[in-house]
Amino acid sequence: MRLISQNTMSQYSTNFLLLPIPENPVLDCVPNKIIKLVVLGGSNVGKTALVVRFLTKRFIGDYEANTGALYSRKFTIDGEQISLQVQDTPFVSLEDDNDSICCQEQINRSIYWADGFVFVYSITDYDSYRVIRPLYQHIRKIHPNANIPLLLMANKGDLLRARQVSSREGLQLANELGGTYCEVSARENCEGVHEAFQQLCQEVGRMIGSCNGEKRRGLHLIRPKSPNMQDLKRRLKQALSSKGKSATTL
Ligand SMILES: Nc1nc2c(ncn2[C@@H]2O[C@H](COP(=O)(O)OP(=O)(O)O)[C@@H](O)[C@H]2O)c(=O)[nH]1
Ligand SMILES: [Mg+2]
Repeated sequence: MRLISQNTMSQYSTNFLLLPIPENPVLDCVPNKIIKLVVLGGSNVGKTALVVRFLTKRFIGDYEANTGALYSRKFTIDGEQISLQVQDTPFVSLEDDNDSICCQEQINRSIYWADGFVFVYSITDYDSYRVIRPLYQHIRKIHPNANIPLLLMANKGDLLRARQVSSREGLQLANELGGTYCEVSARENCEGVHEAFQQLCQEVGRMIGSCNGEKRRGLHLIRPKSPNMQDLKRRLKQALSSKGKSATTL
């Protein structure tokens, strides 16, 4: 057995429990299919809003900044029930050279762990778009040979008057990276968000289809008993009941 060491006890690490990695991967299979997605991008682009929209169908407005929460829930794709894990992340930003990105170690661990990648930028923030290419290069360094199912989400599609990034630029970038492009609004477009995530899940599901379980790359993490989903539901209830009275934070 190999053990992966855990250096810091951050909020992230409380959500991620590390398990020994068995040396024989065949014995490492578990019966149900697990799909692991990580959501990445610059600050304030709507990563958390999109994850919450996808998982709960709700948009609250204000979200706790820079969380690295892991959400886990059952999900059905192509008639098959799977266990879906979605890792929200704090932001990544450009280094001074503008060609590489600066991100916390916990994000690297999420990148290493994930099967599918959701890149988010805001159409109202050109700098958030500029982060995406170096982010992809960064992921390529971590997964040099892997197939990388990728969804590029151009968020805040409702703020057309503040647009700084055109749809053409978004589509072009997605093509260049070999990913799927969609322009969405976490605020106003629940269906579009859901559809985009679902398509990525299908793609990842097909990719891992031949493997009957968790014998893939990455850290082996205990699937949380949806603590974050329960927490999310509780906070959603609170937020909805206090909406209008004061600013809410999810
Ligand atoms: N108008 C608009 N605002 C959004 C949208 N998505 C997120 N926001 C807002 O943008 C801010 C940042 O969202 P958040 O999810 O915290 O961004 P994160 O830092 O990338 O996780 C919040 O005030 C959200 O209410 C959207 O689609 N449209
Ligand atoms: Mg966030």
